[in-house]
Amino acid sequence: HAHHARIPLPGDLFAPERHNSGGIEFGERTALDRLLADVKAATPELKPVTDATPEQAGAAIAAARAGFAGWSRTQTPTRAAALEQAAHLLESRRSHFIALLQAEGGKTLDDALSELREAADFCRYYAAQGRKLFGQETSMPGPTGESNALAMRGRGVFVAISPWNFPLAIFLGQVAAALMAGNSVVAKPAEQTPRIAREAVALLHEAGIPNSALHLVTGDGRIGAALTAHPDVAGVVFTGSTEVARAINRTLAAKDGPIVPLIAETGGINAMIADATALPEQVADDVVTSAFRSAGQRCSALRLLFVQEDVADRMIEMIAGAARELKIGDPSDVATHVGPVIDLEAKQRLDAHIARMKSEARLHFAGTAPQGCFVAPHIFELTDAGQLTEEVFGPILHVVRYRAENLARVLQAIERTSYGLTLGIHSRIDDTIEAIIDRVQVGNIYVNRNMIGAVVGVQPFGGNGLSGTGPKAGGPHYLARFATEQTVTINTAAAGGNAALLAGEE
Ligand code: UN1
Repeated sequence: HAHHARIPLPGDLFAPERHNSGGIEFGERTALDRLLADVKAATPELKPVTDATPEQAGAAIAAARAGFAGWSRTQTPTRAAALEQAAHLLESRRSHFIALLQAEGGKTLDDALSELREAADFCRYYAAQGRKLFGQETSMPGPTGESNALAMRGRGVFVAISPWNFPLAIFLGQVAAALMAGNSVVAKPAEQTPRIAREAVALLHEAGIPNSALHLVTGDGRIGAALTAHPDVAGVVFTGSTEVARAINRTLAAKDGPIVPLIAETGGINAMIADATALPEQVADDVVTSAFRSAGQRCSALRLLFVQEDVADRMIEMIAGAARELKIGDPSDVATHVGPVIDLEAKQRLDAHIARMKSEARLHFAGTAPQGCFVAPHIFELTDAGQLTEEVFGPILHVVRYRAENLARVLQAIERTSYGLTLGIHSRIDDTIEAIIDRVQVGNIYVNRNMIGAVVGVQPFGGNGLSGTGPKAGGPHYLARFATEQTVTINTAAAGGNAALLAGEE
C-alpha cells in the first residue's frame, strides 16, 4: 500500500538539521528536539471522563443500527478514502497523539511513535485490502443459462472492545476493519484510556466516517457486557484477556437470536528457546527487548525463556547485564526505556507475583524503579515451567534451563500452557529451528530476533487456543471475518434466454 513516511522511525530523529536565516547560522537542532518541544507544548490536562450508563450503551446500538443502512451502501472507495484520510490526519497531528499516548497510556517516546505508525498502517492496510475484497463482485463459474456472483457485505452493528496497552493502534485497527467491511460500529475502549479513543473517534468522523456509523461508549467491563448482550449486535471484535473473551462467548451463546461471530485476540505465556549455538549478545538484547520493553505490557511479550543448560549461567548473566542498563521512569523523558505500568491495580498484581516468585524461585536480577506506578524488571529462574500458571502482564522474566536431549519436553511444556501466541527461537541449527516450528501451534514465530512489534501487513498478528480465535490482525484474511458473503444465482435462460429461443423458432 501507499507509504507516506511522515512518522519518523526513532532512529531518524537523531539526524541533525541545519537552520539558516539571512546567512546567520543558528547552530544545530535535531528533529528530535523539535518533536520533544512540540509534544511538550501539546501535553494535555487529563480531565475526568464520565462512564456511559447501560441505557446509553443501548441507545448507541440503536443509533448504529439506524446508521448501518446508509454506511453499508456507501461505495467501497469512499469507505477506503475515509480511512486513508484518517491515517493522514493522524500523521499530521503526531505531536498531539504522542503527548496523549504518554499522558494517558504511559508510553515512552519510542513506543508512542511505533504505535502511531501502527495505527496509521492499520487504516491504510485495511483500506487497501477492502478495495480488493469489497470493491466488486466475484463472478463464479456455472452452467450455461445461469450467472453466479459472490459479494461481500457488512454484517450489521459490530461491537469493538479494545485494550489499554495499544489504546490507539488496536482501537483504530478494530474500528477501521469493521467499518471497511461495511459495518456500523459501537466502540468500547478500555476504561483506563478513554480519552485517546475519544480523540481517535473524532478524527475518524472528521476524516469522513458518518457520525451515524461510528459511536463511542466509555466505561468498564459492565458496559462491555451490556453491549455484547444486546440483541441487535451482529459481531464482536475483542482484544484483551482470555477470561473476558470467554465471558463474551458465553454472553453471545446465551442469546436467543442470531449466531454472532467473535473475533478475539487474547493473552499468552510466550516462550523463547535459546540453545547453545545461539549468539549470546543477540539473545541478551532480544530477551531484554521482548520481556521488558513497554514494561512487558504486550500480549506478544516474552514470559518464559528456555536456555540450554551448557550456556545458561553465561546467558542469564548477560541478560541481567543488559537489563541493568535500562532506565525506568518518566515516559516523557527521552532517555527512559521503561515507563510505568498502567495503574495501581496492575502494579499490585505484579508486586504480588514478584513476592510469590521470591519464595518459589531463584532471583537472578531485580532492577530499580522509582516510587509510583513503576515495576522494576525482574529475572527469576524456575525449576519447572509449570510454576508459571498464568499470563503475568509486566516486566518479569522466568527462565528455565533445559538439556539438549530434553528439547521435546520443552515443547510439551509450551503446549501445556494451552496458549499459542508468540514464540522466539535462538539457534544456528536449521534442523532444530525447523523441528520446533513443526511441533508448536503458535501464531507468530520469530527466529534469531526479538518477538514483539509485529508489523501490519508483514507479520499478521494473532494466536490459537487460549490466545484467541483469529483471523490475524493486519493480515490478508482479517476483513473477511467482519463480513457476510452473499451469492446471487440468476437463471438467465428464464427471461432473455427463453425469449431468444422462441424468437429463433418463429
Ligand atoms: C497486544 O499486545 O495486545 O507484536 C497485541 C506486538 C503487538 C502486540 C499487540 N502487535 O508486539
